Amino acid sequence: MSKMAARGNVLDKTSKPASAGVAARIVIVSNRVPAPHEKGATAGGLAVALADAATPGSIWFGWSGKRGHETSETAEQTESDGVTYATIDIGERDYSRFYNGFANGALWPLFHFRAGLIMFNRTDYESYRAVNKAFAKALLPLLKPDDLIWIHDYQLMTMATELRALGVTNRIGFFMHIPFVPPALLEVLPPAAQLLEGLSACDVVGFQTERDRLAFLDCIKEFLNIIASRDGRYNFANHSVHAVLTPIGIDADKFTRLARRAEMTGDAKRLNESLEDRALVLGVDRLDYSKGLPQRFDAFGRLLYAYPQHLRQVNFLQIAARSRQEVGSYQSLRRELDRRAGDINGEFSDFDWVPLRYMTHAVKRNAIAGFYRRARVGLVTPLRDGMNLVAKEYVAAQDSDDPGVLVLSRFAGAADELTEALIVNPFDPDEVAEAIHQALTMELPERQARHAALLTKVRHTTARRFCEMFLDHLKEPAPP
Ligand code: GDG
Repeated sequence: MSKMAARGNVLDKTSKPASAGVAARIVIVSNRVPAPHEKGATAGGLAVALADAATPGSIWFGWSGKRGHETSETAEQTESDGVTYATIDIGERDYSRFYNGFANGALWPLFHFRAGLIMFNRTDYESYRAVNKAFAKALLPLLKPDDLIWIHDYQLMTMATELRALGVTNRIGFFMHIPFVPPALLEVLPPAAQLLEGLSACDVVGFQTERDRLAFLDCIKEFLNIIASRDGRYNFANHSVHAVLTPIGIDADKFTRLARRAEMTGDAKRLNESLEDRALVLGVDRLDYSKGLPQRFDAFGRLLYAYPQHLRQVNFLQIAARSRQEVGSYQSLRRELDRRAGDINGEFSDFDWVPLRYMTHAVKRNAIAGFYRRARVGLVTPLRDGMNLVAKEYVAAQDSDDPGVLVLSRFAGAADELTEALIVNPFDPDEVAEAIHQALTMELPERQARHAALLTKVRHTTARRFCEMFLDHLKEPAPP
């Protein structure tokens, strides 16, 4: 690590770091770069939020989504709306080891507090390091001295180490979209210290919640023996690191408009007709074990059992877009959901009414917006979640005159802000069932009051504000 400081900037040894007021170019780095035509079409929170950060003049660098023979170290570039999209292909073996193996088979379960699901092996970790290095090498020739480099998420935790080793002295930021864990959990992972060093090679490290930020600083103390100042600053390898809180959000006004328009479209009308005048309880998630779907299905079953007045009066629609299907734990989750959905429908269906509708293919974004608006209850009950943008989208999509009610897990980052939702512990299906019942029977004035308070918050912490907050920290000149 000390090598990096000694080598200086191979790009321009005379350059100074970008400072506030200078219009530096933003270089966004994320594992997956959506092709320009894909923007907003795919399921996944990161792509949705960063679509707003990719302003004209910026570069968005990362994986093309294509698999080649080997991982390439030269980027292909295309331009759209003033944004340069620079992408590399990942080799078939790295896809299996770096992406499915270490990133999604070890880091994802670890950072979602699921130590029992971690599948660690050294070959996968070596591939993770190699891909992070290939990202750094491919990015290097594209960099200008004043560029602000903004790396995203758990797939790229050691990329800054590699950039520094290549002599890059630009300001580098890292934002963690998923939760951070306390030291007692992080120590399960053999290369824990190297990952923390990777983040500490950055100038700014951002988190979704204060709990995550403090967990990170606890880990820095435990593993690197460094005590940060009260505002989260510490020194590492001759430079200053700042751990900051910058919660992510959505473009709420745009989403409200989308939902209003979507109400009139074919998909929303079809859903509406199929529901007749029944209430809709809606879940929208990637099919992922962090989202608490089996527990949510159980909770819906308990609702029908404990409050039979809702039989035939309600439908639960769960959209669970398939993701990471090559990873074993995702395949077993799918089988588990198939089974539970069958159990519930077998138990409670009538010849002309089926309570639970569950689909595993993605739905168009505007259709989702229309579905949110039709839903009396938005069910967002992850077991752990960095933020959860679905909760914010649901709030933004409501008709303020007759809004639905958000039922939200206390373990979603969004629960820190959205306190007027019905906050539940997703591990307790009875508590979730009670909350769904409360939501279905809530009087209009209470629904309106809760929604107004939530909407004010969702309109305040937008995607744009998230980007501005983070980039303001990143533009801060390094202390002397
Ligand atoms: C990670 C963190 C953090 C879902 N199904 C479909 C679809 N979606 C869209 C939703 C929403 C996005 O995907 C999901 O975002 P989340 O934030 O809920 O969850 P993750 O994908 O796990 O995102 C998370 C986020 O990063 C940002 O920092 O909040 O905690 O885990 O926008 O609407 N979109 C379409 N079809 C679907 O079927 N088009």
